[in-house]
Amino acid sequence: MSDNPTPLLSAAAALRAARHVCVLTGAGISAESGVPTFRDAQTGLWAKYRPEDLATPEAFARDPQRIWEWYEWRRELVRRVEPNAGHLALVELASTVPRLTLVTQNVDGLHQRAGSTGVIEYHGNILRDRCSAEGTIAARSSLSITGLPECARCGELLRPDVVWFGEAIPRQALLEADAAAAACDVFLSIGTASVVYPAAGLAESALRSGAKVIEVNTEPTALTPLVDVALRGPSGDVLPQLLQALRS
Ligand code: BV8
Repeated sequence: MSDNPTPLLSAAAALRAARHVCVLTGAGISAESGVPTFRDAQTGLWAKYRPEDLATPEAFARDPQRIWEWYEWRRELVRRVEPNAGHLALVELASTVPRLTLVTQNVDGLHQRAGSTGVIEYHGNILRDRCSAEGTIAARSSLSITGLPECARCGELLRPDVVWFGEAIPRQALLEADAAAAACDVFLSIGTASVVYPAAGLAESALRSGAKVIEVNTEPTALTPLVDVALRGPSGDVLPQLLQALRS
């Protein structure tokens, strides 16, 4: 029996010794629920668009009708799917380690539906409406001049409560995630390509503070050369196995 433990056992040992675990998830953790990742080519009528070109304030200003159709399409999809074993494993991990902070780049709300609490929605939530003028969560007016969702308070266009490219991360989320990444002793990066900033900077901040960084992904990513342990495989398989190893 070689004395160097498998990556799974090293990850379990790090989690067993952890006081504070910070988790960052990306589109990959929802892939097994049927939510296409940003990398996956868009399907159907959206195939010819790059998500980065649709998820911008400029695109919304140019053609709010089209952007609303894209978000309604994604909302329908998110409402139809269920959290998967990866989401559920993180709920259990939170009750297994002394402290866990869950930061997600996903706007699908599947962590909350799985039972995770205190989720930091770093890029917002697709199922909420925000007034494009007042910037606050708003109800829809029953009447609509433009035929698009309008704010019941000021009549301006509503938009999904998500962070578009070129827009700032919500202040509370930014501060809480930065603090957790800098304070944690284990950082778990799950299902993210680690290319979109400032989210991708959180693992680097954890590394700078001496935390052990564990990556769960089906592929190598921009972060892989920097991590302590790389667990290769679908998060819906790897995370339950990690919990199993943690318990044994
Ligand atoms: C800002 C919400 C300034 C909307 C999203 C520094 C360097 C370079 C560029 C920048 C930089 N700083 C800022 C930028 C610009 C930009 C950026 O990072 N661009 C990238 C493309 C280079 N960042 C911004 O614009 C940010 N804002 O900087 O504002 C500012 C500051 C102050 C004041 C004013 C302005 C805002 C970024 C947020 C944009 N919004 N989403 C919506 O959803 O509609 S980003 C969106 O894309 C997601 O939220 C997510 O963050 C990202 C997709 O990335 P991933 O989640 O990693 O998913 P991806 O599909 O790429 O990869 C999936 C991964 O999963 C893969 O690795 C795959 O192998 C793996 N996988 C697949 N299946 C599985 C799996 N893993 C495990 N199991 C599986 N089953």
